[in-house]
Amino acid sequence: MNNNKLTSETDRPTVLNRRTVLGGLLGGSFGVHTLSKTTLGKPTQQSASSTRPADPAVANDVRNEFLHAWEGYKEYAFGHDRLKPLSKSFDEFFLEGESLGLTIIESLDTMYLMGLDGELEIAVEWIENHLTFDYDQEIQVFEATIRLVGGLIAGYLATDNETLVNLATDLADRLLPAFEKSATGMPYRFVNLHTGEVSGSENFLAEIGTHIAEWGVLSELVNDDRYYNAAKKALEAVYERRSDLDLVGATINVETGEWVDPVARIGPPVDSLYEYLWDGWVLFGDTDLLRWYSVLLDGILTHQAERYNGNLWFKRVDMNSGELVNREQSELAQFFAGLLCESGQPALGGEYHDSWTEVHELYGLPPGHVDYSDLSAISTTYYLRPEYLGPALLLYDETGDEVYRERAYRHYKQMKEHCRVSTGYTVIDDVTTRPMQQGDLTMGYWFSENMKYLYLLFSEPERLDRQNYYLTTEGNVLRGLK
Ligand code: DMJ
Repeated sequence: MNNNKLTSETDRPTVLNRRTVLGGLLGGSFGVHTLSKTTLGKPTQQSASSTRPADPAVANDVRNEFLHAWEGYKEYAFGHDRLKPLSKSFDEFFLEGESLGLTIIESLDTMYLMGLDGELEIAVEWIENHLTFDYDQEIQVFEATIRLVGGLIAGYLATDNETLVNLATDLADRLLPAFEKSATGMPYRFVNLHTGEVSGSENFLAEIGTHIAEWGVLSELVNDDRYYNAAKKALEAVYERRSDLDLVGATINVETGEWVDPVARIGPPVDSLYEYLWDGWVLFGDTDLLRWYSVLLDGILTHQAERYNGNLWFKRVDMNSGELVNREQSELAQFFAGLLCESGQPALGGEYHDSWTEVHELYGLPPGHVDYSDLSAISTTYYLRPEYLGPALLLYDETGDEVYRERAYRHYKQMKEHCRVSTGYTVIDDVTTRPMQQGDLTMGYWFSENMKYLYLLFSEPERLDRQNYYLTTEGNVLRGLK
């Protein structure tokens, strides 16, 4: 824990006036009817991205660093889920003693965008020859969806290799009992890949509500709406259990529908549920999703958003009373800057990115959690997370403001300075020490997210339709590959 006091504690927090904030941006009171896909969805990225200059030197450096870590993975961990670059070994993320080739699957579409065709061939060959999901073990449903189903679909869209979409379908079929055996439609947390037995009746909102992008695109690809319907039903079940303040908590019992943790927060374990309500609307044009997103966002802006010491933050409150619980903010909550930007509020998104930029400037790399009343670190880890870079890409695409590319580049340099080792990139256990204390792991999402966002910020890849693309919460490209 670091207790740096950065800002005057005499500054009183002021609750944002939702109507004032949004009135200026949306030209009127905020509500379902003010949102429209054409004015507020991802298509608004088009103008900025089509005119911006690439920076081939940085793009090439990013590609080389991706390769640097991939080479480490190939040498010390190939075929296993994740590289442990310091001990030159590996671990398995999903199953005990069995690999699902996580890093390989996470890398597929990034390699394609970077034109690393030889490496992509090696990756696909491993999948064709080794990957199976028929294990008599439980798997975490949410992680399997965003990392494996999403990664395989993106890989299929990149390569046209049907084995990849067949494996995605096979896995989704093994995950489906988690939804189908639930009385409420909200999935159990775990399912046995072989028997379909379920467990984990207390589930987190992100794990319940982050499926519709992957499962919806799968439904389109294989012409089977079971996947889309299951994902949507889960989202609806959460929405129906919102409080009178239009807030949701963090954990719910999927059998009884009772709230287990009623504390509303924008970060984990809720975060990507909000993202997928919006994304589901953008991807599939489903107006139910747009309505649910709008109502819940309205609740957040009314009861959680506040300016504290001049910066925009989102406090944790009781979903029923709206009373303050604390001012902790997870590093993962940075994603909300991108979501605000995408859903029609780039100014608010930019402000929230500004708030986090202060944290980056203070520590070099962001600590896992901060208390935003004084920016002290509640946890000191940096797990190679991409939640600052993703919004930088969205905000840059939307506004064309170079500041976001500069911020992303500064973050990249910090990551290189503190996380780069001879065998790849590794996590940080303590960002407050100098040198920063390193851990021993390369996260799969680093290959799928960090390096892709950086590459897209600084390149003009021939293989992506920059006018119309979609990245999942795990950075997998499900629209726009060419
Ligand atoms: C990724 O697995 C996804 O972005 C997920 O939604 C939450 N964040 C991690 C990376 O930090």
